[in-house]
Amino acid sequence: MGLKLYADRMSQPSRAIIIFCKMNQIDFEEVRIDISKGQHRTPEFEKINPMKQVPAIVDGRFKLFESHAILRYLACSFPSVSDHWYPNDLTSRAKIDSILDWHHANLRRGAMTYVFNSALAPALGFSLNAQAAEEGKKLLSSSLLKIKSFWLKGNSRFLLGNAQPSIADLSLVCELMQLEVVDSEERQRILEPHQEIRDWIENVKRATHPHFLERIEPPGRGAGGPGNNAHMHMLYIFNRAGVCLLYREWNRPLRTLDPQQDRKLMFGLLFSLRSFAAKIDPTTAEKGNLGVPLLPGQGCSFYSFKTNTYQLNFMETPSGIKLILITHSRTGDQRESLKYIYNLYVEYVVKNPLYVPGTPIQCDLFTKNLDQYVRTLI
Ligand SMILES: N[C@@H](CCC(=O)N[C@@H](CS)C(=O)NCC(=O)O)C(=O)O
Repeated sequence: MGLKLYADRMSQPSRAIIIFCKMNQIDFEEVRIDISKGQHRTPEFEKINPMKQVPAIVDGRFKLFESHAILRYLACSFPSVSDHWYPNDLTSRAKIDSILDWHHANLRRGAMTYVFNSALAPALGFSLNAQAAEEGKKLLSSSLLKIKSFWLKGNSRFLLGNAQPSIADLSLVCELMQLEVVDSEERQRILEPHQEIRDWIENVKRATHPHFLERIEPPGRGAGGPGNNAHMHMLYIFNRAGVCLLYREWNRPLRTLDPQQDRKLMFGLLFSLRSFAAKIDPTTAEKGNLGVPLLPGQGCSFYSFKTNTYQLNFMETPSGIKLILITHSRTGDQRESLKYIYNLYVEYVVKNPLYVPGTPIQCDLFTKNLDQYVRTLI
């Protein structure tokens, strides 16, 4: 049995291992563990990594977790790996280890705390936390300053004044790529004072071209492939009283109805479909009368239907908020995307003290994040 890598490309240490294997012609099978779907917590994966985290590898009968340990193991066991990644020379090696050990409690902790609490949390079912994000940002910024003044002294191309990258360069730069998910102006503000860091990131990207994995994949996207919103048409959000709180479109080739009529038809269609779908449910005797509104969660529901030209994806929350995402007929299951959008709605609309419940959503931060997310969907 060859090398198996259990990874999620949203995870920075997972990406470091994938890039490393590709750079060094190490054959491996990538097994996708989708963190946003909780696949790292399944009993099968727990047998691979009892810590329930990615990345992890299985090489024959040997199992290993912790990305730095994996990088060292791969560097030492595959003869195709060039020496500069993890040199044979003991003191050079020890210096690299010292950066890797420092990384976990400093750069990684700072970047992760900041990115999670300022952007990623809703996708994983948590709330954003401005105070934690601020603390993370402070640690991130002080770590950048240390990297610049200790290991990139004299504006060297790679850490420790090396002319070629080591596994430390790879691990740290992959971590910094996580900043791609935060607001671009904010990211610029963080990196702006550190020209040496920006040059170093570019050097690592160039040295690992074409295998560098820059793109972060929020839930809803398959592995690989460029972001593309041509398949996303429209989004409606209705409250339980049928008020359209939001209508947004990205790629709507034809506009045949007037907007008010369009929204009324959409709400009527959902109302009828919900009612009909529950009425013909062969698994339950509790049926209510047609035309009598079903309470959220009452009766069975549908989550999508397809015509030959589009797909309607539907989600209703226990509080009666209805989200409808219209996509191209060839898009896959969008339930995770709808959950993600709902979490954005909670974070940026419901928790916004200026928002008056039941009124149309006029919140720039919400629409900006929504558009950014939709751009990543395929
Ligand atoms: N120190 C570990 C960190 C692994 C880690 O934090 N993995 C994250 C993804 S980046 C994970 O699996 N998170 C899921 C969880 O902890 O529940 C390593 O370098 O491999």
